[in-house]
Amino acid sequence: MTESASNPNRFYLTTPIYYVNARPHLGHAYSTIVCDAIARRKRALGIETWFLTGTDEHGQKIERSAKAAGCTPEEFATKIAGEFRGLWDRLGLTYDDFIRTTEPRHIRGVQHLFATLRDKGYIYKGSYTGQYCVFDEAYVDGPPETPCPDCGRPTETVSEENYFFKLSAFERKLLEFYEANPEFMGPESTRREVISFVRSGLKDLSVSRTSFSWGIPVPGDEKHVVYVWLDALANYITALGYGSDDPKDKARFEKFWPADIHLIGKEISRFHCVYWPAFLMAAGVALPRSVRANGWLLFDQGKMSKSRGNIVRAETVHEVLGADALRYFLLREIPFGQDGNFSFDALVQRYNGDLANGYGNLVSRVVNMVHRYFGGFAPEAGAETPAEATLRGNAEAAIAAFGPAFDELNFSDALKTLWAVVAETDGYLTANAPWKKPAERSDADHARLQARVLATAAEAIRVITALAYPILPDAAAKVWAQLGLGELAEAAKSGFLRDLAWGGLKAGTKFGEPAPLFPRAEKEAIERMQSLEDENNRTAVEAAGGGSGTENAKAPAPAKQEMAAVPVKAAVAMAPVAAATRAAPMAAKVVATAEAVGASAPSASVDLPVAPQTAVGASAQAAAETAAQGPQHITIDDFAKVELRVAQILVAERVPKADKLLRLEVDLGTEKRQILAGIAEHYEPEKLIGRRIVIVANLAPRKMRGLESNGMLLAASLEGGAPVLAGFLEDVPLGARLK
Ligand code: ME8
Repeated sequence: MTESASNPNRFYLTTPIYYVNARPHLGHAYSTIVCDAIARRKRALGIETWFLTGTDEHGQKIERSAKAAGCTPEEFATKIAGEFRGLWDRLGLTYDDFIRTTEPRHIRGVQHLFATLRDKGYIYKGSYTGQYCVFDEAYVDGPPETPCPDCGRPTETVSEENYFFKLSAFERKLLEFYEANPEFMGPESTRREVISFVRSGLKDLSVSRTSFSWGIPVPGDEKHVVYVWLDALANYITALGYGSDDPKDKARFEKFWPADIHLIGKEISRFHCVYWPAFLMAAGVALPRSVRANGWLLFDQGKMSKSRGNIVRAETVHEVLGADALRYFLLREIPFGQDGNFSFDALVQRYNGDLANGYGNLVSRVVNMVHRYFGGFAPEAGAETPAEATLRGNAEAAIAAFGPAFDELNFSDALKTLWAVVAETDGYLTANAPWKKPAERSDADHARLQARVLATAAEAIRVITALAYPILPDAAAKVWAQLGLGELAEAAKSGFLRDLAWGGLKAGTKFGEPAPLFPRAEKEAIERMQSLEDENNRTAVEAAGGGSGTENAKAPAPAKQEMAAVPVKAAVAMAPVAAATRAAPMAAKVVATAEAVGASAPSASVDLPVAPQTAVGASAQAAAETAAQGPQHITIDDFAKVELRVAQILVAERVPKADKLLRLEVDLGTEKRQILAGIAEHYEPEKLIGRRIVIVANLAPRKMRGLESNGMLLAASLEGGAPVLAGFLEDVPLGARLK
C-alpha cells in the first residue's frame, strides 16, 4: 500500500454512484447536496477541490430493468443517467466530474484493477454455488430459498465458475487499519457495525459472474463479467485516471487520490469500509482518508425509496421553494449521520421561520434602510458602543465555531450557531430602532446612530452570508450583490472564506438594489408540492415492497452470524402483509392499478383507510394537516376489514377485444371464483395456470366488459406500471388468510 500525506491544499470528495434503475429522489439529492455544500466551502477556503458523482450502470438488476422497459441496457442507462445529471444541474450542484460506469475510461480502469489483483495473487478461480440477491447485487449465505437478509426478497441459486477475491486474507489487516485510523469511518454506529462485521469473519468474495453479460468483461476471460460492486467502487479511482497511461490522467490521479471523503448512505458501509479498502490494499493503492455515512431520509415512516413507493422528488421542492430552501432544510433539520423525517409541513415551517422571517427579512430591512437613509451607500460605523461590541463578539465567535462544526459534517450545529447571529442582529436592530427618532434625540445624534446601527447590521449580514454561502449559494450571491460586494462566485474562486473576519464592509460601498430573497410560503406552497407529487405518482405508480428499487435493499450490513440467524419463515410470510399495512397507501394504489389498467371503468378502490399524505387525489389540505399531526396509522381493525386470501389460478384466458384484461378462475379451497385482472400485457395466460397468488376476497363484485369480477389480485406495480404478482416461496394452503 502506498501512503500519501494529507495535502491541505487539495480536497477530493465523492458521492455514491447511483443505480440507474430508478429515477433520482430526495434521498439521492440529500447525499449529493451534502457533498456540494462541502465542495463549495472547500473552494471558498481556497482549497483545490474535486467533487465526483456519477451513475452505476452495470449488473443483473439493470439488465432486467431494461428488459422490462423494453429497451437495451445502454439505452436504459443513458436515459436515467441523463435524469440524474439533469437534476444535479437544475439544482446548481457543482460536481467537477460525472462518471458513468459504462464509459471507456472506467472500463479500462476496472480491467486494470482486476488484472492487478490477479497478478498479485489475490484473485483465483473457483466455483460458487449459493444464493444471490439480484436487488442488492450481493451474495447471501444459506441454503436455497433463503431470503436476502438485507431486503427480504427471494434469492436466486447461482452455480457458476467464478473468480474469487481473497477477502479472508484481509480480516486482520482491516481491523488493524481501523484501530490505527479511528477517523476512517463514521458515524460511530457505522464504525461499530463494520468492525463487528469484520470480526465475525470474512470469507473470500466472488468477483465475477457468468450468467449474464451486462458488465465489464474480465480481462483475458471474457465470458466472465466483473462483479458489480468491484466495478462500482473502482469509479472513485477510474474517474481520476487510474489505469490510464495518459500523463494528464496520471497527474490528476496523483494530485487527488486518496479521497478525503467518500460520502455514502449508511446501508452501503460494508461495501465501502470492508471490500473497498481490502481491494485497494491488495492492489497497492492508498486507502481513502474517510468514509462518512449519512442517515436515511424517512417519509411516511419508512426509508424514502423507490420500492416502498414513498419518494418525494427534489424537483418538486426546487420548483416551489427553490434549491436553497431544500439545502437549508436538509442540512439544518437532520443532524448528519442520523435518520431524519421529511415532510412538506416541516420544510415550510423551517423555510418560513429561518429563511423568510429570519435571514431574508433581516437582509431586506437593512438593505432597504441603507437605501432610504443613506442613498444606498454603506454608512461609516463610527465608534463602537457596548451593543456593537457584543454583536461583533457574537459574530466572531460564530466565525470561529462554524468552520470546525461544518468540517466535522455537523452542519446542523454550524447553522444553529450562525442563525443565532441572525436573531441577535435582528434583536440589535429592534433595540436600536434606527427608523425611529425620539423627540429628545438631535438630528445629528440620530444620523450617527443610524449610521452605526446600519453599518454594524450590514457587516453582521456580510459575515452570516459568507459563512452560509455553501448552504445557500443562490441567496448568498444575491445578498452579496445587494451589499455591493460584487459577484460571490468570483469571490468564492479566490478563496474569500479563508480570511473572513469582522470589518470587511467598507464605508461608501454602493449597495445593489434590494430584491426579495425568500418570499413567505403560505399553505398553498404545501398544496402545490403535494399536488406535484400526486401528479407524478399518477403517471408513474411505483412498487410497494418489491420491484425495481435500490432500496431498503441495503439495510445496514448485519454481522454474518446475524445473517445466518434470519428467521426465514417469518421474513417470507410477513412480506405481503407488510405490503398491506406498513405501506397501506401504496398497497391500495397498487391493487387499484392492477385492475385499472385493464378496465375502462373507473378503477376500483379498496376499503383501506389511505393516509392522505400519499393518497392519489387526496386533498393537499388534508395532507398538510396529517403532516402536522405526524404519521397516520391504521388500527388492526381497519386492516382486518380487508380479507386477503391465498388462491390458485385454475384458468387464465384473454378477454376478447380487451388487450389488457385476463379472465381468471381461481380456487380458494372452499370456493372457486372469476376475477378479471389487467395484467394481460405482462403475463402470458398459460404461464399463470397453477400459480398461487393473493387476492382481496371481500371486494364488492363489479362488471367489466359484461363479465363479473369477484375479487382482486394483489400485485406490486413497477416503474411504468408493470405489475408483479404477490406470491410465496413456501407451500401455503388455498384459502389461507393473510393477517
Ligand atoms: O447503492 N436517505 O446506489 P443507489 C438518504 N449504486 N440517502 C439516500 C436515501 C434515503 N432515503 N435513498 C438513497 C447504490 N440515498 C450503489 C452505490 S457506490 C460505489 C455504489 C442515497 O442508487 C445514499 O447516499 O441505491 C445511498 O447510499 C445512495 O443514495 C444509494 O443509491
